[in-house]
Amino acid sequence: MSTTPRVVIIGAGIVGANLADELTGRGWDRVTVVDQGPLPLTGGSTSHAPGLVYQTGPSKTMTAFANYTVDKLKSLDVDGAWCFNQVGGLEVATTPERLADLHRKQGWATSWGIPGEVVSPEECVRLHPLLDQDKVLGGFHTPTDGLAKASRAVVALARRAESRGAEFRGSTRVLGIDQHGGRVTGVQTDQGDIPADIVVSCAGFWGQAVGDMVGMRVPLLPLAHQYARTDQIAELVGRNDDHIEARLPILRHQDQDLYYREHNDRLGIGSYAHRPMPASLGELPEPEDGATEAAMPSMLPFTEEDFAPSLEHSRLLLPALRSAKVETGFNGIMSFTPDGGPLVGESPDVAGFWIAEAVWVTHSAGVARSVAQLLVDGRSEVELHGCDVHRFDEIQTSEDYVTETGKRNFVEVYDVMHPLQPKLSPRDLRVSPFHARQKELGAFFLEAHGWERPHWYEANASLVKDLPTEWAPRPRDAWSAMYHSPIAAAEAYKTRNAVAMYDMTPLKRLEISGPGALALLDRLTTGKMDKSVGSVTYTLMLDEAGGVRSDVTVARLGEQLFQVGANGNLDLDHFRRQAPTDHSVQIRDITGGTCCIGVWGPLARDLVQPLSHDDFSHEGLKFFRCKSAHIAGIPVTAMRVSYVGELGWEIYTSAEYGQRLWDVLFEAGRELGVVAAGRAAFNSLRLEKGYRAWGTDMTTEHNPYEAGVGFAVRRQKEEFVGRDALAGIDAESVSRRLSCLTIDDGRSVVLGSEPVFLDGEPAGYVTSAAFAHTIGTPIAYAWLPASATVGTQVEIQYFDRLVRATVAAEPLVDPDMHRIRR
Ligand code: FAD
Ligand code: THG
Repeated sequence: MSTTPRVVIIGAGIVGANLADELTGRGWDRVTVVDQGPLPLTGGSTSHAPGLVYQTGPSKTMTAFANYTVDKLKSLDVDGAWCFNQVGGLEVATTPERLADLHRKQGWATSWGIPGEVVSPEECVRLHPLLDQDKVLGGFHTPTDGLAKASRAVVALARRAESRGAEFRGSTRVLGIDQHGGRVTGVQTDQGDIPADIVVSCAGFWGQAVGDMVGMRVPLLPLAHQYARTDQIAELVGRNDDHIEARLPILRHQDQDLYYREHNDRLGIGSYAHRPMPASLGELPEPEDGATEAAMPSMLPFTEEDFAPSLEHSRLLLPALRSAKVETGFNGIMSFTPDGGPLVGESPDVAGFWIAEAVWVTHSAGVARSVAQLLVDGRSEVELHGCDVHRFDEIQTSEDYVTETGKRNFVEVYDVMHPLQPKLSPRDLRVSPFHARQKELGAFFLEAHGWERPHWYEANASLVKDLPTEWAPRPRDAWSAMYHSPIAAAEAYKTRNAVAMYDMTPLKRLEISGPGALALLDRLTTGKMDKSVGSVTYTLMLDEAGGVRSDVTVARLGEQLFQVGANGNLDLDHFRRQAPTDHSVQIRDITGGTCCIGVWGPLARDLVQPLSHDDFSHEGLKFFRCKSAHIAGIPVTAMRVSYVGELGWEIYTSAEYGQRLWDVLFEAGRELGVVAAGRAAFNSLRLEKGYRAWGTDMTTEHNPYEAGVGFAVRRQKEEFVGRDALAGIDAESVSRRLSCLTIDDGRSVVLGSEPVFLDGEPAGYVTSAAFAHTIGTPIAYAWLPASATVGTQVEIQYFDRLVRATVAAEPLVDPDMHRIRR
C-alpha cells in the first residue's frame, strides 16, 4: 500500500493536469484530480487557449518556467498528434521605441539562455510572408517558441498520470474544504467527500471562489480577452492541414496589442486592445450539455464593436486580411494579478491547502514542477519569490486594489515598460508621516507595495550647479534618464559630504517577542542572536538547501523583544509559519504604526547630538548598536546602521511623532546643509558600498558565499536552518559569484537584467546597476563565473550595443569602514 500523501487537485486544466503528472512522476500515486466540468474539455481557460508560447520575459524565473513547458510538451503526443508545434516566435516592431525594446528583450533572452535574434524587415517577411514589409521596422525571432495544444496536452498528461495511479473525476464540483486542527482533511463535492492530506487549488480564474472556502485571499481578477478566427485566407490555403494547423511562426504586433496564429487556412487574432472587461463568476454561461469547443463557462459572447479596431489594425499589418471577416470569436476569461505574476503558495491558516493559479499555458509545466518539488522535496529548484502568493502586503490583496491593478495590467500587457515605471493608480495608498513635507520639497514619488517613496527632491535642484566637477552629473541616454534626475548626484554628494535625511518608513519592520523569540530567531538565522540588549545583527535567513531566503537586521530591544528589519511580506509569512504553536512567540508587523528617518553623513552627529540629552557619541552608541533615546523630547529608537555606508542612525518613532521629528531634524540641520534625499541617491550609495538588495542581487538560488555575504554566516553556531547544506562550501570554492563591475567608458549606465559576455560568450547577467557618484563612474553588479576575477574584461549588452566593463575589487567605497565607524 502506498503511503504517500493523498492529494486532491481542484481543476483539470493545464495547471492541474501538469501537477498530477509531476507528482505521480515523483512517486506520489494517491492523486485525485476533480473538475466541475466534463473531461477532458472542462470549459476552463485551457479549453479554448490558442496556446502561443513566447518564452522570453524580464523575469528569469518565468522564462525558465516557459522553457520547461516547451521542453516537456514537445515530448508529449496523443496518439501521434502533437502537443507542441515549434513554429518559432516573431514579435514585430512598427515604431522605433518597440524596435529598441526588442533589442532589450533579446538581451533578456541571452541572459536567461533562450536563443533569439533581432532581424531585419526583410527577414520578418521571409519568416512570415503575410506581413507588409513597409509596416515593420524589424522583429525579434525565437526559433524555440511555438504553439502549445493545451487541451490535447491535458489528455496526454492525464493519461500518463493515470498510468501511474492518479484518478481524474469530471463533473465533480468542489463545494467546500474540510479541515481539522488547522490542517486540511479533504474536499466536499457534489459527488461526495474525498479525504485528502493535501489539496491544491488549480482552479484558474475561479481561484478566489475556492480560496474563500478556507478564508484565503487570492488576489486575482478574472478578465475577458478577445480572440477571433477569420474566414478562409487565400494566402493560407494549401499551406497547412488540420493535423499540423500552423507552420508560420506565432506573431505578435504589440504596438497594437495584437497577436496571431494560423488555424490551418484561417488566422486566429488575439487582442488586448479593448477596454478591460471584468467577468463575474456568477454570470458565466453554463451550456446544458457541458462544455463544447463553441460554448463553455470561460467563453463570454463576442462583442464585435470592441474588436473592430483590432481587425482594422490587423489588415494594415497583414494585407492578406484585407477582405477577411471574423468567422468565430469569443471573449475568453483569464486571470490577472496586481503585478502580473502567478500565485503559488500554501494558505497561512490551513496547512496543506495550496494554490497554483493565474498561470498561463506558457508557464504551466514549470509552475507545476515547482509546486510538485515544494510538496515532495520542500523546495523548488527555480526560485519563486515573484510567484509566491504571500509577496503582497495586506492592502494589495484587497478587492479594490486587485481590480484596479488587474485592469491596469491588462491595458499595459504589451506596453514598453521602463523598469522604474510607476503605477498611475492606485496612488497615495500608503504615505509616511513625512509626506506633506516631502511634497513641499518637490519630491518625485515612485510607488512600491503601495508606498509612495521619494526618488529625489526638486528642492535640491539648485545644488547641482555648485557640485565639484568630479561630482557633476554626466549626460545619460534617454532610456536610463527616464525616472531619474541629475539631482540625485547632489543628494549623494550631500550624503557623503554633509548630512541627509532618508525616509526609511516603507522598510518592513517586525516585532518578535515572547519567551520563545530568541530561540526562533536563533534557529532561522545564520547569526549570533544571544547578544546583549542593544545589539543589532545583520544576518541571513537560509532555506534548507543553503539558499538565501532573506537578509535582515535583528535589533535586540529587550531580553524577549526583537525588532527585525525585513525585506517584505515573505519574511513576515515565513516567521509566522515557523513560530511555535504554543504562543511563546508573538509576531507583529509594526511598519504602519511607526516611521523611520535615516540620518546619514559625516555631519550626522553634529545634527543629532545637540537635539538630545542622550549620548550619540561613538562610544555612547557604537556601530550596530541601538538604544531608546529622546530627540527634542520625542521618544525614539536609534539604530546605528546605514545602508548607504555613512555615519548615522536609523531613527524610529511612532507615527504620530513622525512629522515633528522630521521638522526638528530638518530645522536643526539647516546650518549644516542638510537635505532630504531620495531613493535614486540611496540606491547608488548602497551599491557602491557593496550592499546587496535581496530579491534583485540574490535569492534562494544563491548561497551566501556566492552572493558575497558569507561573512554573515556564523559557522561555529551549532544549529540553524541551512547549516548542513553549507558544509564544504566557502568563498574560495564557489563556481559563480556576484561580481562588481565598473563601466570602462565612465558614462554608460545600464539598468539591470542585461547579459554579460566573457570572451565573447554569454556568461552571466546584471542584477543592479547605478552611476556611482562617489567614484564618478557607472557600476553594475552581475552574476559571473568565479573565473572572472578582479581585472577581467567583460562586455554588457545594452539594447543593441556592447558596453565594456571590468571586474573590480569591492566594495568600491570605504572598504575599511572609516566613514561609518567613528
Ligand atoms: P483552467 O483551464 O481554467 O482550469 C481550471 C479548472 O478548474 C477548470 O477546468 C474549472 O472547471 C475547474 N474548477 C474551478 N472551480 C472548481 C470547483 N469549485 N470544483 C471543481 N473544479 C473547479 N495562455 C498562454 O500561455 N498562451 C496563449 O496564447 C493564451 N491565450 C489565451 C487566450 C484567451 C482568449 C484566454 C482567455 C486565455 C489565454 N491564455 C493563454 C491563458 C490561459 O488560457 C490560461 O492562463 C490557462 O489555460 C489557465 O490554466 P488553468 O489550468 O490554471 O485554468
Ligand atoms: N535597515 C534595517 N534593516 C534592513 C535593511 C536596512 N533589513 C533589510 C535590508 N536593509 C538588509 N540589508 C542590509 C545590508 C547591509 C547592511 C544592513 C542591511 C549593513 N552591512 C554591514 C556591512 O556589510 O558592512 C554589516 C556589518 C556587520 O555585520 O557588522 O550595514 O537598511 N534596519
